[in-house]
Amino acid sequence: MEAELFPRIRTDIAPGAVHVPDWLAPARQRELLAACRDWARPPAGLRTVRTPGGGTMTARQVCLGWHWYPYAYARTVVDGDGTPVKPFPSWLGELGREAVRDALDTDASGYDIALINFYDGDARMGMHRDGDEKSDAPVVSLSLGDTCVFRFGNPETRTRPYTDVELRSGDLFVFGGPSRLAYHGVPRVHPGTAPPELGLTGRLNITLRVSGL
Ligand SMILES: O=C(O)CCC(=O)C(=O)O
Repeated sequence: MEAELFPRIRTDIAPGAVHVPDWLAPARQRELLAACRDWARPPAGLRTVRTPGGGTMTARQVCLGWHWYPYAYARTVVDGDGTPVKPFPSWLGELGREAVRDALDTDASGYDIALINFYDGDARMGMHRDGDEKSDAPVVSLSLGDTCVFRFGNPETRTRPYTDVELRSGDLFVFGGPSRLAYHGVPRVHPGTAPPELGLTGRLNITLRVSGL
């Protein structure tokens, strides 16, 4: 383990938004990575997301439970191969509940969506809000692989005030309550920083959400 001058500790980033470093043990990270590799395979596998303005998102994505496309949910990959979205496994819902309990000390249930984003070294994600769900349950975010800068802002504007948080492999970030609709994004990924024993080149982020649909 790397020696740190300042130990990484659970930190409240904003009201209802908490960063919990090293929440996933290395063995759990490996299991989650193996599952992500399965989910990324076609049909309904990893795809490039096209935005209505004609752009493309640089992080590639696969969904479970409900398929997200800009800016709604569907049961099939309407902007891809047209096949049914892969099922959302119950164990992932349990992981979501456990995460909310640990981070916010509250109960949340009904997790039925996973959005899995894969970032290579050049990928980014612009400031946005997770606003297409009909539930105010907290969003659970799990990171694997390369370290990134995660920018967590406020519900009103894409700009300051925001806090830049370093998310590393195994970190948990939960945002709910007054921060549920806060703008957030990933301005930078640091290539080559994944733990070598994980065997991942790049970064994966898994967000768990309650659709309310
Ligand atoms: O990759 C991340 O850490 C953030 C992902 C994200 O913002 C999203 O899926 O909406």
